[in-house]
Amino acid sequence: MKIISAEFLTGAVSCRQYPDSECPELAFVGRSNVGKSSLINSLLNRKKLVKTSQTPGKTQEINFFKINNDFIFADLPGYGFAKVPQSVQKRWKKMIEDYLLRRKTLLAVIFIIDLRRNASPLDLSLQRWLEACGVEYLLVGTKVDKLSQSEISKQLSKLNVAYFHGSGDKLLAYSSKSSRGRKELWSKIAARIEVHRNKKIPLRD
Ligand SMILES: Nc1nc2c(ncn2[C@@H]2O[C@H](COP(=O)(O)OP(=O)(O)OP(=O)(O)O)[C@@H](O)[C@H]2O)c(=O)[nH]1
Ligand SMILES: [Mg+2]
Repeated sequence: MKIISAEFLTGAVSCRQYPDSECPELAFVGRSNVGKSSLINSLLNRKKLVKTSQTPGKTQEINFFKINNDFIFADLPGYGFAKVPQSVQKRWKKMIEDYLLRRKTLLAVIFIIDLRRNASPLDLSLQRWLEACGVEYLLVGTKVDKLSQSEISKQLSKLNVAYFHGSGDKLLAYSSKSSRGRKELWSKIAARIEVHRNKKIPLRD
């Protein structure tokens, strides 16, 4: 995908603040600190368009970015960060759920996990939830630059069993440091947008 433009639109903490748009939207979702914001920068070849941090809990609202004046990336806060107070965790959970349930232009979720970790109950419950709500998702395992090739293969097969019962190779290995997986992820995203455009189907009822 050739990136011609990428601009920050707005940040939102409630549905009323979402940008008014008809463009198909992809949302980046996952646990705190897995590298959601870094993944967006890496896909767009921008170092600092989206703010990232070593400290979990960096993204505290939903940030919307318009790409090529054609589609939107939404960077969501992470879940599962034990150090934020319960009340804030609850608020973020509601922010994420409201978005996933109510954003009419949501085309698919880029569901991000840390490839070094085992499947966590929170991630598995998000997966069940996405499937129950009929939200399409692409599972991406990040930070693979921190693993050897044999560790990557081992984790890929283990996590494919955990998330997909081993059926097909659905989990994509990614590194925002080295850009490994960038081409494959873009081709999946572009294909998804293309299918939507060709079928000319509304995004959601
Ligand atoms: N080595 C390596 N580090 C990464 C990668 N992706 C992200 N990081 C690092 O992981 C930390 C968290 O990255 P963020 O992109 O801020 O993560 P996030 O999921 O947006 O975090 P929250 O917004 O707090 O939920 C930062 O220190 C990044 O530099 C990667 O692919 N490889
Ligand atoms: Mg973030």
